[in-house]
Amino acid sequence: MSNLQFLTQDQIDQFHRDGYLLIPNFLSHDGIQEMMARSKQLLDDFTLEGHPMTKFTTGDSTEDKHVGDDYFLNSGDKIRYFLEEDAVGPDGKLNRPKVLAVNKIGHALHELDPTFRRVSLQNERLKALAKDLQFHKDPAVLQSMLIFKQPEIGGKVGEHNDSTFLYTDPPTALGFWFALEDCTPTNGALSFLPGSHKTNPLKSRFVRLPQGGTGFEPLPDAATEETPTTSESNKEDDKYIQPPCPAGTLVLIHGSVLHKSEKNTSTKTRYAYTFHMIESEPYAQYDDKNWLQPTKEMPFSKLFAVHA
Ligand SMILES: O=C(O)CCC(=O)C(=O)O
Repeated sequence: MSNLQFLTQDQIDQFHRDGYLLIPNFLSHDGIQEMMARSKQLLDDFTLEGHPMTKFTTGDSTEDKHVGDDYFLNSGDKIRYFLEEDAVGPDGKLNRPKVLAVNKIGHALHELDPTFRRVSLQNERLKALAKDLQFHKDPAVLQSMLIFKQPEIGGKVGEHNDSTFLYTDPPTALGFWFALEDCTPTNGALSFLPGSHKTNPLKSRFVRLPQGGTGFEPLPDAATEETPTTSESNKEDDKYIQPPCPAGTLVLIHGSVLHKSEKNTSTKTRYAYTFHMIESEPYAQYDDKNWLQPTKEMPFSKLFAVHA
């Protein structure tokens, strides 16, 4: 007899086959309303006073650099605001209202904000799901973000996998991504390269550079579940799938699956909340070159502990 409490075996098989899984209606209508209201409150609370005007850039070309200033590097245990590139004019000032200028808020909402703590650490349904999935023996939660994809400027997130950014040995990152609004082809819905977690080795990792800032360091050994026979042809855009993703959907994202989202060209926002889990020691080692580091005051919280 099955001991599953939340997922079906079909869902678990689908996750392992494709490297992602959508769970529609994971959030209730009231849950979505609460998270949307809190997101808007956080944007209203944002003040530019003392803000270094840090923009969120993903650096997917050689000219563009990934964000890596101190405001970003020290945000792992704080609630900080990162701006859209196109929201800052040549004069260095915002060219639109602040609530329409923030790309994301991160990276300790799951620890510090009561609404997002409830969804992330105090969520019995989520714990049941994680137990069913058995992706980790002792999952730890880190790196929460509200991603807004602002109307007409919400920047694209280029093809990547999450274990590049939250590197453990062996790779164990797992993303939990919650749609707070309907995602559409024009407002920047997520798309995935199904099965790429098995065929595409992690090629590099995102590190704090010794001289300051961040960069990508090549990985000597490619870690995959299967032999990478088709990785190059897999990268063709036409093999990407953009699954329908209405508000309330939870998307599970394997740390090695390639995924991306396009620029928001619509007049509507696309709010999403996301956080990640990794395996804890001794089952995996979290790397001290990673951009996000636990602190003495805020170590990574274990999902299965009791959280007040
Ligand atoms: O929300 C998005 O558009 C991108 C999110 C993503 O790629 C991630 O969380 O890894």
